[in-house]
Amino acid sequence: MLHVYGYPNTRSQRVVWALEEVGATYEYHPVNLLAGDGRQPDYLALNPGGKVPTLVDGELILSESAAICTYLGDRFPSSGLTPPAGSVERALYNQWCFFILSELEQPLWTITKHRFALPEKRRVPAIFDTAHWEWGVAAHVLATGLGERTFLVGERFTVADLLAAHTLAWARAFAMPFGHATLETYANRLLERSARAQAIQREQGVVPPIA
Ligand SMILES: N[C@@H](CCC(=O)N[C@@H](CS)C(=O)NCC(=O)O)C(=O)O
Repeated sequence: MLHVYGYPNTRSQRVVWALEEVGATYEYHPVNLLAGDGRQPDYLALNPGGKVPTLVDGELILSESAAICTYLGDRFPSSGLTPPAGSVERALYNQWCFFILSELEQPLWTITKHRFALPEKRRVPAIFDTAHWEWGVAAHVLATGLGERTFLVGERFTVADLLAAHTLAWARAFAMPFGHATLETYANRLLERSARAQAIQREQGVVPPIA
């Protein structure tokens, strides 16, 4: 049995979405971040950063949303969520996943941290202007790489698309412009997938979401 630790409206949605895509049987454990569950010793033993998501699969304890989703794709190969190791597609898949985590997501995370996630005295509102600019640059790179294609890698939906779509939804929640109609179409199509709707329901059914 797979165990996922998460909280609604956070990056754990990526993992629950991937679990729904692969059709895995799993148990969802809410970590109520607002109530301080992430700082409890039991949870810190699983995730020393006190963050969600965490996946437990037997002896394996895994953190980092992209690493977990990639693990799930590899563990359920018939899902096609990850291209085979050593293939050209896998190289491109890695490129996009690393880009999404290190470039596309970072301006959003900067804004999140300096709006509310950091302790008040650590927040630097002057960073917002630069973060908005960086978002525009990264969104342009994503749009250029995607072109007129349906998916980032090859002809099928992979975890790279899942991560990109989750990040684009995050940007929408912050009213960050995509700057490219193709990205709007891409996001709309991916965010309508039934596995994502199931993931949201699964998470929101357990604890109230972060506003
Ligand atoms: N790079 C990590 C980031 C995880 C992360 O920052 N999660 C946030 C929620 S989206 C969290 O748990 N924050 C609680 C905290 O920092 O105390 C990933 O992608 O899994």
